[in-house]
Amino acid sequence: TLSEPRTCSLIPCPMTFGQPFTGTDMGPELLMQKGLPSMLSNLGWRVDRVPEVLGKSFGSSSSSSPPPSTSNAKNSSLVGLGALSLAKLCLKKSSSGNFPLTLGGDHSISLGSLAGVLRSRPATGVIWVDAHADLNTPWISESGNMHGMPVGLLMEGMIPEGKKVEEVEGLEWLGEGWEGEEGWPAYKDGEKPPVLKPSSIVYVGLRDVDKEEREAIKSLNIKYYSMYDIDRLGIGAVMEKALEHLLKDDPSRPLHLSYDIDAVDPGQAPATGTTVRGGLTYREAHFVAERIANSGNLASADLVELNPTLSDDVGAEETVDLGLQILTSMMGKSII
Ligand code: NNH
Ligand code: MN
Ligand code: MN
Ligand code: MN
Repeated sequence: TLSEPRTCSLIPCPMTFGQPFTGTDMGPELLMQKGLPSMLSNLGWRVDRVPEVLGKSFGSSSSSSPPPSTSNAKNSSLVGLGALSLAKLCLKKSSSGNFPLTLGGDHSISLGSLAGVLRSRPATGVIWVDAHADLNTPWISESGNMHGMPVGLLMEGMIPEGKKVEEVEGLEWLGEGWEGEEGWPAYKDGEKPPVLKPSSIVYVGLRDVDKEEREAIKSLNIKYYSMYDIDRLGIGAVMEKALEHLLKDDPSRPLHLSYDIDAVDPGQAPATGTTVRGGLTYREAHFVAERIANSGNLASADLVELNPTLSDDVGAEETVDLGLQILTSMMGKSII
């Protein structure tokens, strides 16, 4: 139940270990410095500023390189620990009716934000705006980078026969046998670990999908609107169909928006780790957020993968500004 005025929990989560580049940790601070909290208050939100999820020393203990991983999931213990911390926060904030808004950090953090909101609001539907499907698992990933796995690790039907997600170092908290700890209790009284049904997600903006991901999208019948579909139908029709898919059976269903800035064309968003040409235009990037805000169902969100060190100063500034605009659009800012 969402009372007025609603409270937005702003959660900075400067994770970098899900991908190879440093600099992905600078997103939250830049967005905050540029005034995100006051922009949200001006839109009518009460803003609950949460201290940074990963402290300054996160992952930079004694040795310079993070501990090795036992599976093909690079830095899984650090990624898993970061995701668990975020999952706890999102569970707590969403359970008290707040809107958890997570600022990345790389996209591996969405394993945590999604797990948290799914645990408190299991009916949540997901809109994944990204050039990539992030549907890999440690058993099929070509790169081993965990920012390509947040959807795959939570998706029903993605873990191969005989494997278990909780056997990945750092992801023990996603297993049925998890013993529980402060903020993320054991699963009991019939509760199952958080899971996402293939029918509960829609992709928007896909244009770089790995072979095994493509096969999974087809075999699990996951709804997607690639750049081809956006060209063919237009972004307006695409968003109507995406919302219709998620809301047809339950018009009051809560939605989670996970927005990877690399969904946007590199001309408008150059400062990110894995640019792919042929992305969302400046207006399409806004429209996606505006239309979802307009549904009235949006209950949680992430904005991820800003990396100001990966372009020149102008590109970095433009990308951060675009990130801010996408955030304010999803939180209710309208043109008029
Ligand atoms: N699919 C590739 C992988 O798993 C690329 C993922 N990169 C992203 N995802 N930026 O959004 O490594
Ligand atoms: Mn991406
Ligand atoms: Mn690729
Ligand atoms: Mn992504």
